[in-house]
Parts: sequence; structure tokens; C-alpha cells
Amino acid sequence: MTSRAPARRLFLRRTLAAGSVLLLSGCDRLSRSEWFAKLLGSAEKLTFATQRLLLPRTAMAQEFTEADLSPDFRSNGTRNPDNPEYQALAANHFADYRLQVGGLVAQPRIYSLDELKALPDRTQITRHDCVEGWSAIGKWKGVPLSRVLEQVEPHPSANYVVFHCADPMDGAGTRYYESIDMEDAWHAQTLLAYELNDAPLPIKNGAPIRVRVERQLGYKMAKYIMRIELVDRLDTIAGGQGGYWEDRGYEWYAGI
Ligand SMILES: Nc1nc2c(c(=O)[nH]1)N[C@H]1C(S)=C(S)[C@@H](COP(=O)(O)O)O[C@H]1N2
Ligand SMILES: [Mo]
Repeated sequence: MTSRAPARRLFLRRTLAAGSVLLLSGCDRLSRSEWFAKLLGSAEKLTFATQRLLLPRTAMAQEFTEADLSPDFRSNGTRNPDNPEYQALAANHFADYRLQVGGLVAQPRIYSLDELKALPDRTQITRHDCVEGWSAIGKWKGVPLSRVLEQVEPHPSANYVVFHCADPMDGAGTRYYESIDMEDAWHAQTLLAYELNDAPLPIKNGAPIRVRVERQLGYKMAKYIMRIELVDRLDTIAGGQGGYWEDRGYEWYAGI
């Protein structure tokens, strides 16, 4: 038969290889940070390069209908932060909660929950995929992170958005944290969510605020967010890999 299929495969392989090189040496942001290349394992590099090549920057994650909703959106990881400050906030229905947004921004801000809710909102029904092998479809309402970024005005040197969480992961003071790049941060479906299935976000799912980053795996979607920090690099934070699970070997780029 014809050799079209292998030829196409070869073409694709070459295109992807060229694409990876382009992405890793041509993209200004990536080439500026040698440590970033080290951060990505080679398999991860390919996923990252492939996805960034094949999908437009604005590609939307699939959205579902009410009929698709999971009967119960399960909880995973922390279900209730073992943190006295958090417990005091929860006892008062988060009336005293304040979200700090700072780092490499021109206008650092502190938001109450009501102030976040007063910003333009977005509702989306999406599927959450956990690396542990389960999925759930939920309806999320929140403020697009882009609205907050517009207000704080990221400095051009800001490459990542870091989410600092309330939940201690051990007795040594390690707390959950996560990070995403600016592409994901500005994405239309990236929300600071305060409602799940038409009710205030339950504590088990991250009250009062958790992030939705719909094109990534579950562990990227930090719950119990207390502080958002814009940074130029990740290697100076905690274990240096960009997230609690990344510091323990998970991939930083968890695109699906
Ligand atoms: N602060 C914090 N965020 C977190 C976690 C956690 O333990 N703490 N677990 C992560 C993982 S592995 C998953 S799958 C989802 C689970 O979200 P859910 O509890 O709403 O199902 O939250 C992610 N965000
Ligand atoms: Mo997960």
C-alpha cells in the first residue's frame, strides 16, 4: 500500500520536534529561564509543547449541561483545613476573610468575599479529573481571575500566579500551594470560584475561594486560597517546583 501514513507520522514527529525546539529556545519567556527547562522532564516537555502547538492559546475546556452534573462532587486531599485561623474564619461564615493579591503587580489589593462577588462573574459546568483516577462534573460560579488581574495590573516581569492556601500538609508548617502561567491565568475559564452547584462553595471543596483551571488536572486547582502572588520564577518558593505535589514529583504542567 502507500507510504502516506508513515510519511505523515514522520512529518508530525518532525513538526513536533521543531515545535519543541522553537518553544524552548524561541519563546522569550522560556528561554530567559534556564531553570524552567530543567523543571520540565522530557515527557512533560513534549506534552507541554504538543498541547501548546496544537491548541490555540484560547482553547476552551469542554462545558457540559445541568443534566451531566455528578450527583455529588466528592472531596479530595484536604477536606477541612487544620488551621485555627481558617477555623475562625469559617465559624463566622468567612465574613472576615480577606484575599491578598500582591507580588509583581502595580496595584496590590485585598478583597473581601463580598468584593470578589461584586465583580463580574462566570458560571461553567466542567469535568474535574484527578490523577488518582476519578472525575466529577460540577457547576462553578466565580470571578474570572482575569478580572482581578486587570485590577492589580501585573508587572511585565510576572510569569506565574502562585496560590497560597490555608491547609497545613504536615506538622512542620508546609502548606498547600500551586502555580499557573500567565496564559492559564488570563484564560476565560480560569475562575476564583465561590459557588459549586448553585450553593456557597462547601468547606470540603475549598471554601471560601478555590481556583478552577479547567484545562489542567485536579491538583492544580488550589482550594482554601488565602493569598495570590505574582512572581517571575518558582524556584525560590517552597521546594522550588511550583506546587505542593510538584515538590513531591508531580508534573508542573498538568494539561489535559
Ligand atoms: N489547598 C488544597 N487544594 C487542593 C488539594 C488539597 O489537598 N489542598 N487537593 C487537590 C486535588 S489532588 C484535587 S483532585 C482537588 C480536589 O478538589 P475537591 O476536593 O473539590 O474534589 O483539589 C486540589 N486542590
Ligand atoms: Mo487530585
